Amino acid sequence: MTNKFTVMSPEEAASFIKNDHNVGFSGFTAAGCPKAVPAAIARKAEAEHAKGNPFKIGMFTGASTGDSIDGNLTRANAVKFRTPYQSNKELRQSMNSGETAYFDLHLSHLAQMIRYGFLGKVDVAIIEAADVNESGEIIPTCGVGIAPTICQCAEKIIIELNRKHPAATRGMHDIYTPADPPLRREIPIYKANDRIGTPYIKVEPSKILGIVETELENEGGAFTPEDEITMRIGDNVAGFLVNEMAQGRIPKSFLPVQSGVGNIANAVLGAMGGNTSIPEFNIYTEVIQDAVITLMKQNRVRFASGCSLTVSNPTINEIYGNLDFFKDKLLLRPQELSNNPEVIRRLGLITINTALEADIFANINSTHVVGTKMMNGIGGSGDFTRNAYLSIFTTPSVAKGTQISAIVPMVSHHDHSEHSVSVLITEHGVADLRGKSPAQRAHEIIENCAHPEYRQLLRDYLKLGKGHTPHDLKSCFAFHNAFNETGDMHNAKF
Ligand code: 0RQ
Repeated sequence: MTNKFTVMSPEEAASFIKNDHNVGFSGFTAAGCPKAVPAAIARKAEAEHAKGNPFKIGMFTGASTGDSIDGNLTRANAVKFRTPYQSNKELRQSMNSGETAYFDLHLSHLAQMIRYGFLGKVDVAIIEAADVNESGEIIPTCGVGIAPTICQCAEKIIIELNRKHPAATRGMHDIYTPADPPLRREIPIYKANDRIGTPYIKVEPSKILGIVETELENEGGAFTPEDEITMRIGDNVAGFLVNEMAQGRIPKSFLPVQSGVGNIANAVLGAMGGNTSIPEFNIYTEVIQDAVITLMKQNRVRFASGCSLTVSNPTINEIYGNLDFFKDKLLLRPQELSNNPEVIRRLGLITINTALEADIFANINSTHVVGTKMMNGIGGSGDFTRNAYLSIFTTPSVAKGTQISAIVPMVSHHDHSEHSVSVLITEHGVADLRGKSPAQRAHEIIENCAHPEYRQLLRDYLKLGKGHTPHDLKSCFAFHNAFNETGDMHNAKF
């Protein structure tokens, strides 16, 4: 129902966005992001720049977005600042060249930081919706992100009503905003499928400037098919978890699983689903990927709670075409619930995230290539890792052929400390780090996880070290220095 609200063109909507505004966008990954209005804002920025006028906006998003937001606005040189996680190539280049100011945050923190006033005001929220009614009830599409908070904090709201997303998805969302301290209470989620909020975001209707009607496809990319490396990593994770059950360290009924973003995460879930020694399980995660939907159809995943349905277009169409089957098996929540430390610790999540590099003591770099260049951001990996029942990191043992070892003496940027990481898994094997000293951890990681071509170099490094954590500060970055100087970590010299 839209008749109370002004229907406007993307250009008319973009005319409300002024230079220096802070704009909040709905969605999480490309799922749930508006598309038509951000493209129009980018065109407006280009037109203003052509007239010699300044035009840049601050951008709050749930996480990464589609090309319509990050790509268009970066190409139009219209970004004053950007937070949090991103994965757009052009934006990444702009951030790494110093052109765009970017600050990275744990995803569970963002909404409350906006409400606390730490990050400046939100002038306008732009929300992709499957439906909106005259009482101001907005049904988000397939990614929630920070939409409830930006709707609450923004002075004005623009709705992008996307007819590709059926209004019948009402009921698939669980919208709840915790009270801010000192009034906050426990978040009453005791099982992955507990519903605690409303099926809609409720706003004051007078805040809605208008509605832009669209029928635009999701901007999701398809996954690369599993390769031998990702399949071996997946099998190692599944085998490790089966053994944990056999040892009585994971309950027979299993525990909810969080699995990170990307191809490795998809392959890990596929391997877990294919291993029938693991019972049917629940997902409590951030991003629900294609593999989850496949496993649901095979009765291997019972229920999935997440912040976004980041699936390929054929998969989203399949879900929308079969809502009777999927609707009571999926719940989309704001990221401050999907990634909430209290809930993660209470539910006892098995968390599986991907590292860019790990050091021999299991400190993890998830974000910076060779210490300086931002890849994507920390995303939810810290929210989940720090609070897990069992925190697992996976990574291929090498990158760029074998010129980069993902296992290094000391991480070149530090996102997750050794204290939060229980298990490291590569295609070569499993390092179980629980209850082990730094020297014992180094032994496990070098012998079980490092690529065979790098094991002797890592053993040689370890012999130089002294103290409880046997580092040699003069040569701890020898791998990275060798890569910067020769393009190959094999040339590391101590
Ligand atoms: O480069 O793109 O040029 O080919 O990094 O590496 O192996 O394809 O892995 O796509 O799974 O991404 C950590 C970035 C891994 C991701 C990261 C190069 C490699 C390749 C990508 P190319 P892969 P993935 C939240 C979960 C942080 C956020 C998070 C991420 C590219 O998982 O952003 O965990 N994580 N969120 O060649 C230099 C190294 C490298 C390297 C790989 N050591 N040095 N380059 N690459 N290792 C929780 C949820 O619930 C979702």
